[in-house]
Amino acid sequence: MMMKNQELAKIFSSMAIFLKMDSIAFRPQAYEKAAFALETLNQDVEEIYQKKGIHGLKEIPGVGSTIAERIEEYLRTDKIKYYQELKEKMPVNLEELLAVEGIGPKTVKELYRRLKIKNLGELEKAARGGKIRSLANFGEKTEKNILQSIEFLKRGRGRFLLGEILPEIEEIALKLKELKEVERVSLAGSLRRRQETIGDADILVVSQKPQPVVNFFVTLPGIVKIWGQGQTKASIRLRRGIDIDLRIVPKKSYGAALQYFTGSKEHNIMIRKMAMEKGLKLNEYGLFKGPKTMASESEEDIYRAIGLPLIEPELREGQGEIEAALRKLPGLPKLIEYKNIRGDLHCHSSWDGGRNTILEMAQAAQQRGYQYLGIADHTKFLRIERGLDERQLLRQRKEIEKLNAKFHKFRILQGCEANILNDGSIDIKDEALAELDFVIAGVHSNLKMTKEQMTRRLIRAMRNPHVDIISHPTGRLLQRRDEYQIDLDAVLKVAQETKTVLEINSFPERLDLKDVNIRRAKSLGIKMVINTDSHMKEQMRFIELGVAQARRGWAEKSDIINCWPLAKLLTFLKVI
Ligand code: DGT
Ligand code: CA
Ligand code: CA
Repeated sequence: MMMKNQELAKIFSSMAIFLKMDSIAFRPQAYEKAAFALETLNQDVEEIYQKKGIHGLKEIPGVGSTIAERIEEYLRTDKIKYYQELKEKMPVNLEELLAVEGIGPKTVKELYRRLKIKNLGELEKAARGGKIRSLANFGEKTEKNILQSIEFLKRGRGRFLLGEILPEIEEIALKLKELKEVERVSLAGSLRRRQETIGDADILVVSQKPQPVVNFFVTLPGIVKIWGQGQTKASIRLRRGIDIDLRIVPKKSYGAALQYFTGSKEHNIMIRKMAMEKGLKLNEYGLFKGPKTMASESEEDIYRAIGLPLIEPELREGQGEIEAALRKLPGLPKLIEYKNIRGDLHCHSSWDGGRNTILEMAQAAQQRGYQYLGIADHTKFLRIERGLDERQLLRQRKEIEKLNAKFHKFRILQGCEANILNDGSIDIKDEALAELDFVIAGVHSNLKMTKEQMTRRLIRAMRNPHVDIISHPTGRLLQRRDEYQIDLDAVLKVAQETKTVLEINSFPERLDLKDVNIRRAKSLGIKMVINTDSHMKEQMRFIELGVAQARRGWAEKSDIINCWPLAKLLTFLKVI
């Protein structure tokens, strides 16, 4: 299981941080590099050392002779003296403290030296006691931010962003699927419901021979702990800290098990109650009437036998989906599907410092089967993001026109992601906005206004006739930052009136609008757009996270403007 690789990687990255505290040049990078090398190494470092000694260690890319000696020391004595010394000098819980937004290695050192703060608990106590503000360079505002961030950490402890872990778990599901003993694999739990954060991953497998599947599962690479393993289930922890529960069931109870383990708990309680009222009993093995099995093999059969249509996993939150399923009108929504997306209207290019050129982004969009791509680079107020001014936008337009002339059945639309300034005005002149195919406006500065000010700011921006879309409308960052203070009802009302489109930003930590707000917007007939906000072409895959959030918000294809064909979109945006 290559335990030593992981242990060493962790030690080296801590050492890098200790060294950074002392502003030692170069050395931290060497340890960081070694940590990364060990974390991704696909051979057991212990085995390398046994076979080839210290020379073998030096052959690992990213490992120099000093590091090789430290590895050797660890493998032989189970400790590294230099690391012990560094820890003794600064006996703090790095992982905990560095997770607080705004706290880096230097701050950790300062807090320890001045206030003897060693862990999150002590940090919180000091901040609550007003001790932080009295330190030089800190102040009352920092103290308040630290407390806010601690609150966030406490709330989100142990949960992971969907976008962070979905690819990794899907890969594991795929590996399981390739086993000859495995007939079917499905994600279950919050992962299948595509909740924005995940406590643990649940995987369900259909097999007649569960033992080899369990054996394979508990020896997957990257496992740091096995919580338990039985004949038909196992539970493990992966390197990044996420746990996976695996359950193996026979084909005949697949539907019942999937329904049960998909949850949510609230949804299941209601479903079970409905079953009971019909004189039926529902559990993870099936739906029963006395000794007789009424349904068990497919979810659809189970829902049908209870008198319901199949309810999509993203809706199973006990938020009115069962009531809707029982109604004739309006009934359950016909949810937007992953394949309905025809383009992405919020991508950044190398013009504002993004990784890829407009052409590269366009090619990536075409590879995804899109009909159009909206380039929406930052504008001038955001100097760090190399925001474009009016003249640059004009020059960019020429480049886009040139590219468009070469495409067949594909079009780049030129937009921008302009900044909504404090008073709600836009940082680009109206004449220049009028030249663009569409305009996104977003708040990127001064996020901590009062509710009244922030509401007024957004409303004024929406009243600008050139503004088509508001990006990440509530400004939240999952597990890091709350929404801005805004009167969302007032904002939604003006969006409805001005026909302003609200973005569903697909970035893993944004997912903004979030599900409940999507539902509110939809109920007012407000149109939305699912964008990725990609700063490099690889991020375009985040679109599935945005679609997931839209589905959780009960959105249909018709609610989402980038599900529309190009001609309809252009008419809507008033592009001739
Ligand atoms: P998570 O892991 O916190 O992100 O959320 P879930 O929903 O994945 O919860 P988890 O992993 O504890 O359990 C997976 C599913 O199994 C859950 O959604 C419903 C089902 N389940 C687990 N425990 C119970 C229970 O005590 N009662 C009922 N009805 N269902 C349960
Ligand atoms: Ca779970
Ligand atoms: Ca679980």
